[in-house]
Amino acid sequence: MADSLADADQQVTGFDADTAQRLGDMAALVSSGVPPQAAALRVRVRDEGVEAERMEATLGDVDALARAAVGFDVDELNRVLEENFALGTLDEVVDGWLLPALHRLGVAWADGRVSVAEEHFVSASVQRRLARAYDETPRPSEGPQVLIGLASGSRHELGVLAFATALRQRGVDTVYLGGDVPVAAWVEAVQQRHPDGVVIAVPGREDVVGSRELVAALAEVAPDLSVMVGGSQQDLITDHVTRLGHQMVAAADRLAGALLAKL
Ligand code: B12
Repeated sequence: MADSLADADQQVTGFDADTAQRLGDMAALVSSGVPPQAAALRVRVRDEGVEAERMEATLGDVDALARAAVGFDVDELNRVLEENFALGTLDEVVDGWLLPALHRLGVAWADGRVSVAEEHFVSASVQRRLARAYDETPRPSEGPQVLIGLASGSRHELGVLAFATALRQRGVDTVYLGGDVPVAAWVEAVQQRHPDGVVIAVPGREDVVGSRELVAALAEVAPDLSVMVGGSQQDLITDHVTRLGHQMVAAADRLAGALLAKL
């Protein structure tokens, strides 16, 4: 019965039930004042968010970041970060709580519970907390060196910053370049430092084109350089790279093990 209703619906509107639902949700957002492009993005991201909800948290309260975002609750956010970062080693906290909690924050933004400014407020604070952990990790004075950062236009830094910290904790000398690094600047950095590897992340679809350009440019100037990718959209970068997978701790273990074994 449900199928035949859906079929009938499709005959009338020309869309299947899912598409009709999405268009309806978009229309509702637009009529509540959200610009059409932003409405389309929100609906797409919300649907991807359903997948993200399945991401498993093994520590802490995975909705705590999204809750602290609402109303810019500075004290609550500080408390949530201090409390959760104290639940285990940095590895355990990043994999078991922080990354799933960031996904939940994204879902809360996509479905309108958290505003753009509230999301920025939380992610800026998370970045400061991760940067503190990175700076507090002693830098090895010798051994393999890895350059870590993002391609031009990419600003989702939290994954690569956490990974840079994890690698440094394993005795790899990491040089962290940050987000939105132009191709020419990457090329210059590689030619100057001659690193043992480069790690970038591709957290969103928007990052794919810039990341591909960067990878191609590096392959041209340094064909023997090992370029590695993480982040949820890493599978879309296929040429001249090694994909590190989605488990950050396991990836850091593998890469550090391989680099240090060459010593
Ligand atoms: C924080 C955040 C921001 C912050 C970033 C601040 C900062 N300093 O990093 C700000 C506010 C700047 C921002 C901006 C935008 N954002 Co934003 N953002 C997020 C959020 C909430 C967390 C991002 C994050 O750190 N992810 C890190 C982890 C959690 O991500 P992951 O890529 O899934 O990676 C997994 C693994 O691959 C692994 N991993 C991650 N990194 C690495 C690295 C390595 C080396 C390895 C081995 C593994 C690994 O860990 C994860 C868990 O398994 C996400 C929500 C989400 N679902 O991730 C949205 C999200 C990424 N943003 C999104 C969007 C659309 C945007 C904007 C375009 C919004 C806009 N209209 O302006 C801009 C784009 C900015 C740009 N030019 O890059 C979408 C992307 C949609 C898509 N599929 O492309 C998301 C998914 C929104 C959502 N669903 O909630 N964002």
